[in-house]
Amino acid sequence: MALRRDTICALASGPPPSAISVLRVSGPHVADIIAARCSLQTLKPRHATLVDLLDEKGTLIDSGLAVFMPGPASYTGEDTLEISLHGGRVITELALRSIMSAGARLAEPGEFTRRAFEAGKLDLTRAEAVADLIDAESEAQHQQALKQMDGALERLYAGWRDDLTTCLALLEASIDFPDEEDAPDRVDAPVRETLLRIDQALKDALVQGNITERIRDGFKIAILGKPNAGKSTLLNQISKREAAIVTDIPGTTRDVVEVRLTIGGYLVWLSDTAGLRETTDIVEAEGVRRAMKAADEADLRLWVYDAREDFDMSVVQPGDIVVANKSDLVAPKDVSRETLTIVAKTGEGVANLEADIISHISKMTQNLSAPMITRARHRQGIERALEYVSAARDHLKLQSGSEFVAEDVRQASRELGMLTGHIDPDTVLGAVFSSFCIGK
Ligand SMILES: Nc1nc2c(ncn2[C@@H]2O[C@H](COP(=O)(O)OP(=O)(O)O)[C@@H](O)[C@H]2O)c(=O)[nH]1
Ligand SMILES: [Mg+2]
Repeated sequence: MALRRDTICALASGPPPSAISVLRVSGPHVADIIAARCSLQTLKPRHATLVDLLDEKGTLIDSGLAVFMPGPASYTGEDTLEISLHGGRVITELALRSIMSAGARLAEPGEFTRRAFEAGKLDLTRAEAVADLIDAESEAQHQQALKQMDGALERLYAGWRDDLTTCLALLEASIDFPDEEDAPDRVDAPVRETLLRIDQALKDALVQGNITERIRDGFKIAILGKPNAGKSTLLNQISKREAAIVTDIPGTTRDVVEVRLTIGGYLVWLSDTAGLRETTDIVEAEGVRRAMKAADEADLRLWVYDAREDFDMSVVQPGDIVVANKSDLVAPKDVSRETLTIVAKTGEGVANLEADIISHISKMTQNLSAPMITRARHRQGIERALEYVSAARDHLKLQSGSEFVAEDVRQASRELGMLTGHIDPDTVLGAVFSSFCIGK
């Protein structure tokens, strides 16, 4: 791993003006920067000390609380300084300039965490959890990121890799001592068993990962139904804004309108679609095609119909929600008792519908056994590992030779190693850390 000799600095708190700005500095020159720019020559490690921060001419910029954390017992593993100043635009700007002129450069996005990773403070899955914790918009995302931060995912992957390494050791022994008569029994049986177990575990992780990726990226909910049923009105009502155009002209909504919001602690993408009907209008027909696609991709489908009309239940799949809208236009005695009834226009009954949506999502998430995969990067890595594990099992079945089995096992282990960063082509690291914010 490349040795980094430069010192980085960044504003770690939100953009000024704010009550306080936290500046962070990490690297070998931190002690020199303190001596050059603070009113005290040295700071007692891990103690909050009130200091004056000066510019290069010795002029006061601001006073603030400074904490010096010598490496390796710091977040990055390097000497680190965190200083809290008043969160003014000018103060922040002058302070950064002063620190940079004393021997630091501005950090790139995620560079502090990347250094922590390179110092072995956390693996890639925990580093990703740091980003997820910061980006979390819903409580479910927050909970999931906390588990991952605690190393749940790292331990899962490490366990699989350990098992693969055990297989590899057995296989290699049989390659080195091919003449031992009982080698096939001694080697093949335990390898076959272990590979079968890993194969199942990877598959389970992929199935559950669909849900955890949804928790992280948002559940997709599609509003479907005939033109004029009130789908756009319902979208606006739930999202509490005029996201979709509402008129009494059937066929108004042509494209899929998506809004992002949180319902009951879950992040969801609610999409309003063109009404489903036969049409000769090319634009509307394309809208209907997109509506069908949204329906296909949705985790949850909301069918809306006009309570004055009949609803064709044949389109409904298990797990879908059906709502009768415009119940204000129906005599109370004719209002269905079985289906959920709402008045999208006024919001009546919409709270019940939201409760129903939450309970549907909760059902999807309730059987999750932590830890879970949360990112496409992990799903793809596990899919590739699974392919190698299957190939290894095929070789074993066909008795193609331990060399072939071993090579696939090695590749599977490599794929898992890239997920934790134990095997880390630079491209993987670059892709992971570039999505971070500056100062983290
Ligand atoms: N009376 C009544 N009218 C509604 C209700 N919801 C929607 N509408 C009206 O029905 C028409 C079609 O609504 P819209 O949301 O555009 O339907 P969409 O084609 O399914 O998106 C509009 O004139 C709405 O104002 C409702 O609950 N009650
Ligand atoms: Mg509409």
